[in-house]
Amino acid sequence: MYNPPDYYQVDELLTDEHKMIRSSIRDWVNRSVKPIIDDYAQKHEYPTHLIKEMGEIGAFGPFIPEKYGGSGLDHISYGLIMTELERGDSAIRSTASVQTSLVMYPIYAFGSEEQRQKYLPKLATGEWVGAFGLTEPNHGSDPGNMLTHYEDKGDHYLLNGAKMWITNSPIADVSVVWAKNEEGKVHGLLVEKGMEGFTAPETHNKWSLRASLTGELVFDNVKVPKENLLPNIKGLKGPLMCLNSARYGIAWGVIGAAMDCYDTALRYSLERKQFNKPIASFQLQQKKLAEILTEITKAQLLAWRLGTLRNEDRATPAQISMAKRNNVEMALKIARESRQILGAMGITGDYPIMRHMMNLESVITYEGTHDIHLLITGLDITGISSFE
Ligand code: TGC
Ligand code: FAD
Repeated sequence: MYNPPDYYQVDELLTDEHKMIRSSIRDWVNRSVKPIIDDYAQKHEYPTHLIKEMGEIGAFGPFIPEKYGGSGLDHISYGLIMTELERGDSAIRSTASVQTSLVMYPIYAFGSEEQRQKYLPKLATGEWVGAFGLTEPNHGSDPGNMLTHYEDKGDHYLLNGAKMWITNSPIADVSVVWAKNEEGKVHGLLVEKGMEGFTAPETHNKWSLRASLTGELVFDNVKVPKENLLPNIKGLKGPLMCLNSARYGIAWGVIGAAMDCYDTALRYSLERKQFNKPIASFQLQQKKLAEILTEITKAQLLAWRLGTLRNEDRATPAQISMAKRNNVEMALKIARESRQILGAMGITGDYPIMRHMMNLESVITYEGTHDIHLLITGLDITGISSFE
């Protein structure tokens, strides 16, 4: 029975509704994710059958209004959902992050009423899968230098270019693609599966996020209908606003991966005997466990406070960067330490730790690398941009 740590009684800061939502997602993860996920990760396959189930449990668009198929919940609820999903696997949380923050959010925040009606309900149920195309082969940390572009051809836009490292691109029904117009201004286009000249090949041989689909988006003279442009946003701040939401979710999500590692390591250390004693009785192992719990507790408080600020629309992008950076590094370090507590057993798929560790190597890179988030904090402190 999973027993998540709550050393500072953070639960007392949650409402009954928060706890109910968390418990229903936790049950689903125990039932549908935990029993199968190692197998899918070992086979390097994405459990596509979970997408519809995620729609059913309300994992897509929790903070999107109910009239568009969302649940109209607050941002703490969104965070708690992410924590539970990532306890299962970062790939499952990734699916929810992309669908919610990177696809439903921009369509809701920047789309026309017709676009909202057309896409959001289908994305909320998981009938349709979405992808978000910002990164390019030669432009990752600097999306402002993107090359993907479109021309106005009167009755349509003509889109050319390529995106890389795109979660769920090979199966996406709709992709939110960020591209420059003839004036060099970034806009969002909704590119649907099957449009002529559009392909989305899968990226193979990953050692990380093996239970997630990653691919490219390639545009070779794709005719995009004019009504597929997101009308209410212009400039790089469009995709960056989506990233604020996704990075916020990651700051919560990785706590779930860290808790799963801690829970596994604590149990193992109490059961495993060496020198005729449980390894938990050795000071060096106690040090590891004590430090892990301290770091999880700090991360929980950071995420919770960020959630209250976000609920009040006061969380700044720099505050979100700090939480994403801190919490992902925290989880990755905890995965490494927990893995050691299990000795050789820690490298097997019998335990979730190595899988979390490998996943977190992607999480520390995507949604802005660890370095980029530090530099965002540096800019916020000093007022001096290191990017210019
Ligand atoms: P810069 O000149 O600073 O900014 C351009 C415009 O954007 C505004 N802005 C923001 N707006 C909202 N939220 C933010 N976080 C913002 N940051 C900046 C800014 O005010 C400006 O607005 P305006 O009106 O003056 O034009 O831009 P820069 O080119 O210097 O770049 C800044 C930098 C490096 C911080 C940014 O480009 C960055 O964050 N780079 C990292 C890229 C990144 O995170 N990519 C993620 C791709 S998506 C992904 O990884 C999905 S993984 C999904 C999964 O599976 O979970
Ligand atoms: P680069 O930008 O080339 O960086 C390489 C190294 O240089 C990094 O260590 C970086 O920190 C460092 N660096 C770069 N600039 C600076 C600087 N100014 N100062 C100091 N150091 C610097 N993108 C999407 O658009 N949509 C997705 O759905 C998506 N899903 C992803 C899924 C996976 C599994 C992965 C691994 C990535 C995904 N990404 C996605 C891409 C991800 O956002 C990028 O990988 C990330 O932004 C970094 O870009 P890059 O890999 O090109 O690295």
